[in-house]
Amino acid sequence: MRIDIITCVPNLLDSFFAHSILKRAQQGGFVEVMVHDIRDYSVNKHRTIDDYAFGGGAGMVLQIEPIAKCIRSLQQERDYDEIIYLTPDGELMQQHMVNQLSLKGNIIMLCGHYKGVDQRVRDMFVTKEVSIGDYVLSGGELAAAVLSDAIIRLLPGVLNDETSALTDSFQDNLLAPPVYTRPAEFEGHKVPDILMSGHEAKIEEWRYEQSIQRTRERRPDLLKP
Ligand code: 6GU
Repeated sequence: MRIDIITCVPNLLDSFFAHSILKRAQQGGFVEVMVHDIRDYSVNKHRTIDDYAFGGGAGMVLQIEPIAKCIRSLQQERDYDEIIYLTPDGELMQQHMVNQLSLKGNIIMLCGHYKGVDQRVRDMFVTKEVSIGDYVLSGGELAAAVLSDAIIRLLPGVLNDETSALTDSFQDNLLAPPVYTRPAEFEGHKVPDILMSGHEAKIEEWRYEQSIQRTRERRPDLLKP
Protein backbone atom coordinates (compact mmCIF):
# COMPACT_ATOMS: atom_id res chain seq x y z
CA MET A 1 0.00 0.00 0.00
CA ARG A 2 1.05 3.56 -0.65
CA ILE A 3 -0.28 6.58 1.29
CA ASP A 4 0.44 10.13 0.09
CA ILE A 5 -0.45 12.87 2.55
CA ILE A 6 -0.87 16.44 1.29
CA THR A 7 -0.49 19.12 3.97
CA CYS A 8 0.77 22.64 4.62
CA VAL A 9 2.54 21.49 7.83
CA PRO A 10 4.58 18.45 6.74
CA ASN A 11 6.81 18.58 9.85
CA LEU A 12 3.85 17.70 12.02
CA LEU A 13 3.52 14.32 10.30
CA ASP A 14 7.14 13.42 9.52
CA SER A 15 8.06 12.51 13.08
CA PHE A 16 4.83 10.58 13.62
CA PHE A 17 5.58 8.16 10.78
CA ALA A 18 9.23 7.78 11.83
CA HIS A 19 8.37 5.77 14.94
CA SER A 20 7.10 2.49 16.35
CA ILE A 21 4.86 0.16 14.38
CA LEU A 22 4.56 2.71 11.56
CA LYS A 23 8.32 2.80 11.16
CA ARG A 24 8.52 -1.01 11.15
CA ALA A 25 5.68 -1.24 8.62
CA GLN A 26 7.58 1.01 6.24
CA GLN A 27 10.93 -0.68 6.81
CA GLY A 28 9.29 -4.07 6.22
CA GLY A 29 7.93 -2.82 2.89
CA PHE A 30 4.27 -3.24 3.88
CA VAL A 31 3.47 0.43 3.28
CA GLU A 32 5.12 3.50 1.82
CA VAL A 33 4.07 6.84 3.32
CA MET A 34 5.04 10.09 1.62
CA VAL A 35 4.24 13.53 3.04
CA HIS A 36 3.93 16.41 0.55
CA ASP A 37 4.10 20.13 1.34
CA ILE A 38 1.37 22.08 -0.52
CA ARG A 39 3.66 25.09 -0.50
CA ASP A 40 6.04 23.27 -2.87
CA TYR A 41 3.25 23.46 -5.46
CA SER A 42 2.44 27.15 -5.03
CA VAL A 43 1.90 28.95 -8.32
CA ASN A 44 3.51 32.24 -7.30
CA LYS A 45 6.90 33.45 -6.19
CA HIS A 46 5.73 34.25 -2.65
CA ARG A 47 4.81 30.57 -2.22
CA THR A 48 1.32 31.48 -0.98
CA ILE A 49 -1.29 28.72 -0.84
CA ASP A 50 -4.31 30.43 0.74
CA ASP A 51 -6.45 33.52 0.22
CA TYR A 52 -9.48 35.37 1.60
CA ALA A 53 -12.90 33.74 1.11
CA PHE A 54 -15.03 35.15 -1.71
CA GLY A 55 -18.11 36.73 -0.19
CA GLY A 56 -16.26 37.69 2.96
CA GLY A 57 -16.09 36.14 6.40
CA ALA A 58 -13.24 35.36 8.74
CA GLY A 59 -10.51 32.88 7.88
CA MET A 60 -8.35 31.94 4.94
CA VAL A 61 -9.17 29.26 2.38
CA LEU A 62 -6.65 26.87 0.79
CA GLN A 63 -6.54 27.59 -2.93
CA ILE A 64 -7.25 25.03 -5.63
CA GLU A 65 -4.22 25.60 -7.87
CA PRO A 66 -1.41 24.28 -5.62
CA ILE A 67 -3.55 21.34 -4.48
CA ALA A 68 -4.58 20.46 -8.05
CA LYS A 69 -0.94 20.65 -9.13
CA CYS A 70 0.16 18.37 -6.29
CA ILE A 71 -2.58 15.78 -6.86
CA ARG A 72 -2.00 15.72 -10.62
CA SER A 73 1.73 15.27 -10.22
CA LEU A 74 1.06 12.30 -7.93
CA GLN A 75 -1.46 10.86 -10.41
CA GLN A 76 1.22 10.95 -13.12
CA GLU A 77 3.16 8.36 -11.11
CA ARG A 78 0.30 5.96 -10.22
CA ASP A 79 -3.46 5.50 -10.06
CA TYR A 80 -5.17 6.22 -6.75
CA ASP A 81 -8.07 4.17 -5.38
CA GLU A 82 -9.21 6.95 -3.08
CA ILE A 83 -8.56 10.67 -2.55
CA ILE A 84 -9.63 11.34 1.02
CA TYR A 85 -10.26 14.81 2.44
CA LEU A 86 -10.01 14.98 6.24
CA THR A 87 -12.73 17.30 7.47
CA PRO A 88 -15.05 17.58 10.47
CA ASP A 89 -18.07 17.42 8.12
CA GLY A 90 -16.96 14.09 6.62
CA GLU A 91 -18.24 10.55 7.27
CA LEU A 92 -17.47 9.44 10.81
CA MET A 93 -14.43 7.15 10.90
CA GLN A 94 -15.27 3.71 12.33
CA GLN A 95 -13.56 0.32 12.28
CA HIS A 96 -15.58 -0.96 9.30
CA MET A 97 -14.40 2.02 7.22
CA VAL A 98 -10.79 1.39 8.27
CA ASN A 99 -11.10 -2.31 7.36
CA GLN A 100 -12.32 -1.38 3.85
CA LEU A 101 -9.56 1.19 3.31
CA SER A 102 -6.90 -1.30 4.41
CA LEU A 103 -7.76 -3.35 1.28
CA LYS A 104 -6.93 -0.48 -1.12
CA GLY A 105 -3.67 -0.05 -2.98
CA ASN A 106 -2.91 3.67 -3.20
CA ILE A 107 -4.54 6.44 -1.17
CA ILE A 108 -4.13 10.21 -1.07
CA MET A 109 -5.05 12.01 2.16
CA LEU A 110 -5.60 15.75 1.90
CA CYS A 111 -5.43 17.76 5.12
CA GLY A 112 -7.48 20.93 5.43
CA HIS A 113 -6.43 23.97 7.44
CA TYR A 114 -7.79 27.41 8.29
CA LYS A 115 -11.36 27.53 6.95
CA GLY A 116 -10.71 24.49 4.76
CA VAL A 117 -10.11 24.04 1.04
CA ASP A 118 -11.85 25.69 -1.89
CA GLN A 119 -15.05 23.67 -2.50
CA ARG A 120 -13.92 22.96 -6.08
CA VAL A 121 -11.09 20.77 -4.75
CA ARG A 122 -13.73 18.62 -3.08
CA ASP A 123 -15.96 18.60 -6.17
CA MET A 124 -13.20 17.87 -8.69
CA PHE A 125 -10.74 15.57 -6.89
CA VAL A 126 -11.94 14.20 -3.58
CA THR A 127 -13.61 10.74 -3.59
CA LYS A 128 -14.24 10.37 0.15
CA GLU A 129 -14.53 12.76 3.11
CA VAL A 130 -13.67 11.53 6.59
CA SER A 131 -14.05 12.96 10.11
CA ILE A 132 -12.46 11.29 13.13
CA GLY A 133 -15.06 12.50 15.64
CA ASP A 134 -17.48 15.19 16.71
CA TYR A 135 -15.01 17.85 17.78
CA VAL A 136 -12.96 20.38 15.82
CA LEU A 137 -9.18 20.13 15.33
CA SER A 138 -7.11 23.01 14.01
CA GLY A 139 -6.15 20.97 10.95
CA GLY A 140 -6.59 17.60 9.26
CA GLU A 141 -3.05 16.37 10.04
CA LEU A 142 -3.82 14.62 13.31
CA ALA A 143 -6.86 13.05 11.66
CA ALA A 144 -4.68 11.79 8.76
CA ALA A 145 -2.25 10.36 11.31
CA VAL A 146 -5.10 8.63 13.17
CA LEU A 147 -6.58 7.19 9.97
CA SER A 148 -3.18 6.06 8.61
CA ASP A 149 -2.26 4.37 11.89
CA ALA A 150 -5.57 2.49 12.02
CA ILE A 151 -5.16 1.33 8.38
CA ILE A 152 -1.48 0.40 8.50
CA ARG A 153 -1.72 -1.82 11.58
CA LEU A 154 -4.24 -3.98 9.67
CA LEU A 155 -1.94 -4.66 6.70
CA PRO A 156 -0.92 -8.35 6.58
CA GLY A 157 2.48 -8.82 8.21
CA VAL A 158 2.59 -5.51 10.09
CA LEU A 159 1.40 -6.95 13.40
CA ASN A 160 2.69 -10.22 14.82
CA ASP A 161 0.75 -12.76 16.92
CA GLU A 162 1.32 -10.79 20.08
CA THR A 163 -0.11 -7.59 18.68
CA SER A 164 -2.75 -9.23 16.48
CA ALA A 165 -5.63 -7.02 15.40
CA LEU A 166 -8.12 -9.88 15.63
CA THR A 167 -8.70 -9.39 19.35
CA ASP A 168 -9.04 -5.58 19.19
CA SER A 169 -11.90 -3.72 20.73
CA PHE A 170 -14.40 -2.97 17.91
CA GLN A 171 -13.11 -5.62 15.48
CA ASP A 172 -16.16 -7.75 16.45
CA ASN A 173 -18.22 -4.84 17.82
CA LEU A 174 -17.24 -5.76 21.40
CA LEU A 175 -14.81 -3.97 23.69
CA ALA A 176 -11.65 -5.91 24.61
CA PRO A 177 -11.59 -7.81 27.94
CA PRO A 178 -9.28 -6.78 30.82
CA VAL A 179 -5.67 -8.04 30.68
CA TYR A 180 -3.12 -8.74 33.45
CA THR A 181 0.59 -9.51 33.74
CA ARG A 182 3.07 -10.17 36.58
CA PRO A 183 2.99 -9.80 39.53
CA ALA A 184 0.02 -12.07 40.32
CA GLU A 185 -0.71 -9.90 43.35
CA PHE A 186 -0.02 -6.19 43.89
CA GLU A 187 -0.80 -4.55 47.25
CA GLY A 188 -3.59 -7.04 47.85
CA HIS A 189 -5.04 -6.71 44.33
CA LYS A 190 -5.07 -10.19 42.75
CA VAL A 191 -5.28 -11.37 39.17
CA PRO A 192 -8.54 -13.33 38.62
CA ASP A 193 -7.98 -17.03 39.48
CA ILE A 194 -9.37 -18.23 36.15
CA LEU A 195 -6.44 -16.65 34.27
CA MET A 196 -3.97 -18.66 36.39
CA SER A 197 -5.90 -21.94 35.94
CA GLY A 198 -4.33 -22.98 32.63
CA HIS A 199 -7.81 -24.02 31.44
CA GLU A 200 -7.79 -22.52 27.93
CA ALA A 201 -11.44 -23.06 27.02
CA LYS A 202 -12.65 -21.64 30.33
CA ILE A 203 -10.34 -18.63 29.94
CA GLU A 204 -11.71 -17.91 26.46
CA GLU A 205 -15.24 -18.15 27.82
CA TRP A 206 -14.36 -15.77 30.70
CA ARG A 207 -12.80 -13.26 28.29
CA TYR A 208 -15.86 -13.33 26.06
CA GLU A 209 -18.16 -12.76 29.03
CA GLN A 210 -15.98 -9.89 30.26
CA SER A 211 -16.15 -8.36 26.76
CA ILE A 212 -19.93 -8.56 26.73
CA GLN A 213 -20.20 -7.14 30.25
CA ARG A 214 -17.80 -4.28 29.52
CA THR A 215 -19.60 -3.43 26.29
CA ARG A 216 -22.99 -3.51 28.02
CA GLU A 217 -21.72 -1.15 30.74
CA ARG A 218 -19.70 1.27 28.66
CA ARG A 219 -21.02 1.12 25.10
CA PRO A 220 -24.51 -0.40 25.01
CA ASP A 221 -24.96 1.26 21.59
CA LEU A 222 -22.51 -1.30 20.11
CA LEU A 223 -24.77 -4.23 21.07
CA LYS A 224 -27.80 -2.94 19.13
CA PRO A 225 -28.27 -4.60 15.71
CL1 6GU B 1 -10.78 15.20 9.78
N1 6GU B 1 -10.37 17.64 10.66
C1 6GU B 1 -10.51 18.63 11.56
N2 6GU B 1 -9.95 19.82 11.31
N3 6GU B 1 -11.18 18.49 12.69
C2 6GU B 1 -11.73 17.30 12.91
C3 6GU B 1 -11.62 16.23 12.02
C4 6GU B 1 -10.93 16.44 10.88
N4 6GU B 1 -12.29 15.18 12.52
C5 6GU B 1 -12.78 15.59 13.68
N5 6GU B 1 -12.45 16.86 13.93
